[in-house]
Amino acid sequence: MHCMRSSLLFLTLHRLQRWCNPKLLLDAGAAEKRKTISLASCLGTCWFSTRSRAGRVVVVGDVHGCSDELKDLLEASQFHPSLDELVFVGDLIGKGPSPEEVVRIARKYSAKAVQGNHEYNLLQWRKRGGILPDPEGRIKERYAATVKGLEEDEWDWLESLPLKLQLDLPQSPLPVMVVHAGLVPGVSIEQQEPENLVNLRSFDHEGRASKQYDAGGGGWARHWRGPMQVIFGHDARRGLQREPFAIGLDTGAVYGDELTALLLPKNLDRSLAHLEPQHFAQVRARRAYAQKSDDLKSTQ
Ligand SMILES: [Mn+2]
Repeated sequence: MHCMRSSLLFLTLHRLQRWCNPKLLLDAGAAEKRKTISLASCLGTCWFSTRSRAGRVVVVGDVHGCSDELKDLLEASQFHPSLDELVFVGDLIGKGPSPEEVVRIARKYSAKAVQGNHEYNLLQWRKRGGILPDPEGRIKERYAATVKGLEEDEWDWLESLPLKLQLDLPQSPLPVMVVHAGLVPGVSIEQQEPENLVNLRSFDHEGRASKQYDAGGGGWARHWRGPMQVIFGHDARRGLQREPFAIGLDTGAVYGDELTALLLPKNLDRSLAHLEPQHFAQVRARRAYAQKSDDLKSTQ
């Protein structure tokens, strides 16, 4: 079918070019013929390659201002802005070198995103007046400096981001939600605390939610059994997590490890537990922009 379409397109282009160029009608010399064929083949190939695959939802893990790595990942994913939808799991900014550029790339491609703890904390701090030193001690001077280049409409865009987002995957057997950090089992999605949506990592021995990695009761995703499937970030220490109902995508790009994306066909008809290697894309960070050990001592 595609071959037939490509042939028809080639013939149409070939005739169109001959019709537009009287010289070709008079003198269809070999060189001109080659030019025509190569133009038609090129256009046919571009048309063929974009029409021959279904659109995807490309869900990107924690970028943390690593714009070079984001560009590398989009290239490695063969991201196509008019076919694919781009989604971020939050923490686009904070820690890394180019938060403004990451926000600009996201907006350029009309990306969807949820707020991470970095967006959430910075927006709360701005609402408190953006004063340094921060009276609540959540925002460090060095940290605030990383976002000084954001324009007002970029802050507005960050402010517009939700804390949870359902992906448009109509054939998925279960709904797929994106949150930055995690969800507490047994609590409806509407009743989840914002603090947990942006900070949760683990449970303690008593089953209480914790923002710490090492709280004693393991990562939250291990305990999650639906009803929806969840894609999240925020846990570079655990790295790529593949649990039956949740996938964690923070693979520590800002620490010099990897930036990861999920490539989900829009007609995905299987659960996230049954994704295959072609549904993942990953690039190595060009360098480490922050020290993992320092950051993990804090809760950011
Ligand atoms: Mn985070």
